Amino acid sequence: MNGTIVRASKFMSLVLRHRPDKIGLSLDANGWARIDDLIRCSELADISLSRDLIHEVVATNDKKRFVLSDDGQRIRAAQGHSVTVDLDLPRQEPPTYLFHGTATRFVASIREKGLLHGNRHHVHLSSEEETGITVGQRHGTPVVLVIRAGAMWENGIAFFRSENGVWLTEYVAPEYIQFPDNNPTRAPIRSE
Ligand code: HQG
Repeated sequence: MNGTIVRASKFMSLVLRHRPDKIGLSLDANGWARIDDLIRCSELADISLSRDLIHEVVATNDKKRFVLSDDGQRIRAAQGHSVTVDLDLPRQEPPTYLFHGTATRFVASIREKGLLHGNRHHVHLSSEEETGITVGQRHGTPVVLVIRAGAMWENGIAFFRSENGVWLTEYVAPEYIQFPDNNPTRAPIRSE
């Protein structure tokens, strides 16, 4: 990805997930912005986004962070919001095990309190262990926790899957988390 696309992608993440108000953009209840509005509001903030550039960001984004509406007129972030939006995702049964990448410095607190969603709407989980390592590295020395997602689901806890394949749930209690010390051999099974 070239620099223009990366910069546009970071800017779009900021305004479509966290700070639409920064450029006077309105998101609807489900997190959609009109592409025309995004271009116009960005221009006012001296950021140059064209329809072609937006399409290129959507198409080339490594994590498919953005989704276009069926009619091609609107765009939203697939996940990761801190602003209040209802992504209106259906509940979906997760695989038996999912992964959460974090940093070693957070482990003691997670053991005690479980996984909290913080500013975002959900705790983010992945079906791939490698993704957990990349996500954890953003915060420090990475550690991948194994989440007993199947057991949570059986106990009535809701799971959602974002349009770009990230698993979302509101909270993960400590009893559903396998930490490296008591699970040195990583996830025993991956049922998908
Ligand atoms: C940690 C990226 C202490 C949690 C990624 C994480 C992801 C606790 C950090 C998406 C805790 C929050 C989300 C507790 C949780 N005590 N620390 N009780 N509970 N934490 O960035 O999951 O590139 O909000 O482990 O790929 O790192 O933006 O969440 O380390 O999908 O598209 O608190 O962001 O996607 O950090 O990342 P974040 P995350 P994008």
